[in-house]
Amino acid sequence: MPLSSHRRLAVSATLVAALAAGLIPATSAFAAPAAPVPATAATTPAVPAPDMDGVVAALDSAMAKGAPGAMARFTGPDGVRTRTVGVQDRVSGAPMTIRSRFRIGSVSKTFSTVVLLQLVEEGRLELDAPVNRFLPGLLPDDRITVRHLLTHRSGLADYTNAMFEHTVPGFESVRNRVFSYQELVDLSLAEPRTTEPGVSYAYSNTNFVVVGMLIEKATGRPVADAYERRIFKPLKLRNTSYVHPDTRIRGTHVRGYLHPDEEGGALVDSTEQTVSWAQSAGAVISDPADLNTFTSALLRGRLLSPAMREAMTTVTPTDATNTRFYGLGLRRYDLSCGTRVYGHTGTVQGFYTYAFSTGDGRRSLAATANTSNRGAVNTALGGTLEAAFCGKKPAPAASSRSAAPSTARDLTSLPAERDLPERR
Ligand code: REY
Repeated sequence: MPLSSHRRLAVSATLVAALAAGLIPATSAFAAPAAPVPATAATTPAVPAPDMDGVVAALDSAMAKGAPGAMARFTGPDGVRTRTVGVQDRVSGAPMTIRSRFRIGSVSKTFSTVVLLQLVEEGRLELDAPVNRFLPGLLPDDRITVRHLLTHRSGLADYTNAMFEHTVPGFESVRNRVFSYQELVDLSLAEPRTTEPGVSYAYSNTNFVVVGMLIEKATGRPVADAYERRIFKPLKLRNTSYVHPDTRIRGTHVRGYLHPDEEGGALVDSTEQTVSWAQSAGAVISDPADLNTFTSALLRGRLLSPAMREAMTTVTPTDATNTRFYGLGLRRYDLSCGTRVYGHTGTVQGFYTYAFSTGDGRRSLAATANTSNRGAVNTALGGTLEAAFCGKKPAPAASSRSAAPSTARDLTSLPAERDLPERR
């Protein structure tokens, strides 16, 4: 169980004070332990520097697979590093720009979850209560709880599968539409449910449409107000917005280009759309710096009580690899070096996004590419995570003595605890 941020701060402050007073020799404070020892700040090794060449290689690979452009922003103990490749506008040829805004797709689910968990903290909703207690008669099964929605275990079918079976015609048919939440839920309920409540993980946008309804029911206001008041304003996320059903992305932004299903077909400029088909499941607009700030603040415990942060980061596997997990509106990926990162991925027509932080919130990566319906681009973009959080891969071992992969894994899986100021 991770320490709460308050406790971590206290531990670190004590350590810093002890170091300053000369009570602990500075050289021993961060020395790598020879044998397994408790994961305290005093024994934490330095975290690997991000491999920015590796990040660029991943961005270049995303372009080689079909993205007009891509970019990534990493922030960590040694400051901010950004990389951009390609163009954000294929017509003007404007280069990808790190302060440009874009559609973050399902990273919005993490924003919606933070709002919902704050409402739980305030006693206005309950995680293990039936959804129908708050929205009487909405769902056909009283056993579906709020937690089932947040963990994708409700069994409510994902209506977007049918909606976007044919990618470009599907997109064009909803691009300017304005749906009510109820209409989206009705689309889902017209399909068979995928599992019994709570039984298994099945990713579905419907869950986070219902989360939006719960937020609006509990607050009596549009979800836009809740995002603004509870997240965007307190964190000063000036390039983050929720403007549904406005179709534009205001300010300097990335243009998104959707790949058609037909091989070799022309890309479709999908920048302008209502995103009404997703709303609280995927309609937030942001930029890399704001995403870094958001995931970092979340993992540092600045948005939720320790109990709610703990609930959000308590995960179950989403597949058999034992490296991919889902908590409450939050993914966890266990990287090859043993580092665990928490955040979300996003796909909305024309945009792929990754926004992740380490468990202590001290290192964050946001990456985007301006295309979609091209899985190879998304996979390539995901390569930024390994490069950013695991650093340069060690040169092939000259002897078995220097390889020691399991030791390296143990050390890197300890929480990073260096209380150095982060520059933005
Ligand atoms: C919807 C289809 C993807 C995207 C989706 N996004 O559910 C949510 C998320 C908000 O998880 C579209 N794919 C594409 C197709 C496939 O149309 N036929 O790739 O742009 O982020």
